[in-house]
Amino acid sequence: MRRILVTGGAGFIGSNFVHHALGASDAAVTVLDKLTYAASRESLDGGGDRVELVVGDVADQPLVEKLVAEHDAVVHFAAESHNDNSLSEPGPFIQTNLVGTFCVLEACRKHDVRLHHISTDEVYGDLELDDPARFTETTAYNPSSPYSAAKAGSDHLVRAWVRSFGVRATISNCSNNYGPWQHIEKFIPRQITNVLDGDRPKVYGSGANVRDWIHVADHSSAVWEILQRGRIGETYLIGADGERDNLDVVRQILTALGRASDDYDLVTDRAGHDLRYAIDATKLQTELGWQPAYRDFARGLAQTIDWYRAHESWWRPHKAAVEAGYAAKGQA
Ligand code: NAD
Ligand code: TDX
Repeated sequence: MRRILVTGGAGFIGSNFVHHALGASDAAVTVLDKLTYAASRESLDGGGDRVELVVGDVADQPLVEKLVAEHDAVVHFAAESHNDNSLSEPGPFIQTNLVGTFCVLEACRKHDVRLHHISTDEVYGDLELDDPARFTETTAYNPSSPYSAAKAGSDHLVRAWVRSFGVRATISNCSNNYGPWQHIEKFIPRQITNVLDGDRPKVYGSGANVRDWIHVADHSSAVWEILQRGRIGETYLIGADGERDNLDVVRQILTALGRASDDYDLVTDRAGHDLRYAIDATKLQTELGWQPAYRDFARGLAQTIDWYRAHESWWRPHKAAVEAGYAAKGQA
């Protein structure tokens, strides 16, 4: 693969993947990104002349067809990604996550280009706290929010295009990512920046909800393996055995920053809030030999806190508006 097209490559995970691909190969990377509020050009700094940014919409069929025709593979990250936003304004989630994926699929079909589709564990709905089961590749789809329903729909489109048209695609469903360049609307960076500002973390409901945290670098290495060696038509779940409830995460952030571990606020819960996600990544590990590099959540979290401390100029301009948005919903 000499030329890789990365949709959504100026976002949190996409940009991390771009840097991973540059380090793991001598491929040239084109990023197709609409540069929504969630994107940042700076996240692509250091890529040099092997990275080209095309500012455009993944739902722009002629543009996507032109770009796909010029590449050997597409890795499709572009999406509206925040559950809370999907509850207040679902329209963009349908347009980008469903129509955008349709456009990518049609272009890959027409030009017979390899596709890897990035999805989420949220398509499976949620688990009880004491359920011994974890999600696997055969778990039934049961999405809860407009975001996860649109992602589930996009996965179905990919499978249909594989089966009906022979598109050479793989899918991965990953658990919750954390690390550098994550937008401060999301849980971990929101709480880190609250504490750095001397404010209190804001925890939805009782804080008992469990997420299965994985460092973004491990998501990227797994996607790279699947792109190189994954079997066409297959789905791979990506996770790193990182289950933690939200209160545990907030207490770790508070403690790491020298504050009392109970110095947080419980705020209005998210509508339809999924209780627990948990990934069984056995297939990825046994079939492709993938293993995460970050096994120590405390270490990954400490590095992430340091990163947000060092990159205040990146997040500061957006902090007040993000918090005002949460305040309007009783979540600040
Ligand atoms: P993000 O919101 O940080 O980045 C999304 C990127 O897509 C942004 O750069 C944005 O500008 C771009 N984009 C949005 N609409 C677009 C459009 N119409 N055309 C072109 N570009 C557009 O999201 P993220 O957290 O990096 O997530 C990336 C992908 O990974 C998504 O598909 C998401 O569903 C999936 N995923 C995320 C997580 C997580 O924990 N964040 C976990 C599993 C899967
Ligand atoms: O301020 C907050 N307080 C809080 O308690 C925020 C923003 C979130 N939460 C809770 C909700 C969740 O239980 O923290 C947990 C994580 O919330 P998010 O960061 O919004 O992530 P989540 O809804 O779990 O979805 C994430 O993981 C799966 C990504 O945003 C998705 O793109 C991905 O598919």
